[in-house]
Amino acid sequence: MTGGSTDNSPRPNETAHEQTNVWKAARAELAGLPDGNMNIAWEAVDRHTHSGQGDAVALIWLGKNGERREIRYGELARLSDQFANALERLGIGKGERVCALTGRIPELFVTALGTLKAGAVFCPLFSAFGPEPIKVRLAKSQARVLVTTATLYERKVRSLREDLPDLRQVLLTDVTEAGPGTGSFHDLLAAESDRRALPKTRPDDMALLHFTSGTTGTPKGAIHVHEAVIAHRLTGRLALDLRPGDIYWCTADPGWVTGVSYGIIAPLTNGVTLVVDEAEFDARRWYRILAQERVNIWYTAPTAIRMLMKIGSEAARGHDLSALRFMASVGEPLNPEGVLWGQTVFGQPFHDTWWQTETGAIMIANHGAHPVRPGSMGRPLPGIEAAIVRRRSDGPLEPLGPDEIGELVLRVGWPSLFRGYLNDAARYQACFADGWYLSGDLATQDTDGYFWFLGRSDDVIKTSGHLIGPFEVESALLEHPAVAEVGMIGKPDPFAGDIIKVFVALKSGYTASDALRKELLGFARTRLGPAVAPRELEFVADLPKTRSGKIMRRLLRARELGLPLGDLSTLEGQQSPDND
Ligand code: 6R9
Repeated sequence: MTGGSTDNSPRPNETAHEQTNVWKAARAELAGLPDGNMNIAWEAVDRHTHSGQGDAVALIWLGKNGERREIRYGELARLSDQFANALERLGIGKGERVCALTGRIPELFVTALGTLKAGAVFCPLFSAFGPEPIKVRLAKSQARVLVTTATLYERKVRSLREDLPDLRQVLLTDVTEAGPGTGSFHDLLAAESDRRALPKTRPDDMALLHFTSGTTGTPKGAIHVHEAVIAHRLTGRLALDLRPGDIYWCTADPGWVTGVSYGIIAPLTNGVTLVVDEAEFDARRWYRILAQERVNIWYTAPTAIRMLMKIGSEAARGHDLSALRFMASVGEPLNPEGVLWGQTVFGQPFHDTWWQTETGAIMIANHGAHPVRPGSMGRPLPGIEAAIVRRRSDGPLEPLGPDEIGELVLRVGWPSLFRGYLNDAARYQACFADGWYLSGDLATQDTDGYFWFLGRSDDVIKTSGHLIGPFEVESALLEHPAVAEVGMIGKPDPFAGDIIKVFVALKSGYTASDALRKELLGFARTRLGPAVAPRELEFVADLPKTRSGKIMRRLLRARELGLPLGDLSTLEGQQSPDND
């Protein structure tokens, strides 16, 4: 690894012409379908079976109880055809949503690919969500079918059924005898043919729906279309160095965008073998998997890297990690220590990559072509133009110079850019200005074209790599009779990046106590699930608000961290007389 700043490579900002050529060439590399049709699942699976690679292993599934199962491309093609046929028999039409709420099990992959083949839209839900986030997402997606397990159904979905009139079918992956209102996933598949006509989806048909959060309002369903596969495939090769036959492990859960774009689509379209581990993080297990499965490419997250660093490099000893060729990270800032620790323990750095649910694919990365700069997100991939700008209320975006802090923006025009928030045109429009997509991230660019992440410009936070918005957390707590007001912040944590902390003002008649704190935390956890639940709760007399009544979460955070309080001029009670 070198950190030098004098390479002769071109500046990252390419011309629009070069950008177009990159995507044209990448599009031409797809297998494609007659009449200009395009389908993600076809490119991921059937293109390989049709070129005689059906016996190659698509997926190595490692069960939490020690099971190991290999699924070949040919089997995945047949199973996903069966699921697509089943959807058709259930009357699921083009563009209708099929949600999955499962752990990392083979049925999840069959569901995703079969849904795409049927022309329906795959929408993953994270299995560590509680009933509230699940309900909101099932309702907003207008899900027709849900694939889940018997336990998750009982715990999190059954009581919501009445509120979900669009949900026609719930398919359980682990039962033979389904109960009322549910069907058996495997029985349904067994009754279907494992052959199907070619998919008839168009490049701009909706394919994936990924929920993501902003500061305000309910989660937004980001729409991706079939031609996103052009970007998944190319960026998998350029940013992760995926090559046919590689053994590749993406540790992200397919309940989030990384687990779909880079846990299913990018690797399969590149003809690699996926490792899928059902179990939760466990350092020793992870080293064992890397060694025993002879993983070549590993895509993980800073939270996991920090946990591995905590256990210490001793744990890696005795494992043959010589098969590892490339390691990358995503989702949160990867600090230089993490990059360098990779070098010490694995003999190579972690390559940071940056992207978002909305961008669909990796945009900026420390990719093979340039030296890694520890602490930097890297440089834009070919076909991507990125810049740092200042937004102005009146007039065009103002481009900023090297090392100036501003918002990271991307020139519109790559195939995996989201095409809308479902039923939310205004929020979609607000993401664009002057032909640029506005990321909401604050960053700088150095004179060599490397980008450096500084933070978010809004109030969403990353906890263990998961993006959480304050609205869902605060709304859940507001349902408790004792709660008058709530403000959520991310509180820095050495492992999770941020943990969720809430400040609560009580209604009159209620008194703060340890018992009430525990009750409220439990109340939130039951509704939101462990992934979204606050870990800390502090009672306050009232919450700082702007003149328009918005809770000033940034001020809460600054107070919590002992940071300068900044400009308080818009704080309630501090306004200047001419503003009222
Ligand atoms: C893929 C994914 C997007 C937000 C993004 C940014 C943060 C992602 C990062 C990073 C620092 C990186 N983020 N990659 N921050 N360094 N390499 O994570 O999508 O869940 O939508 O989150 O995550 O703040 O705006 P998503």
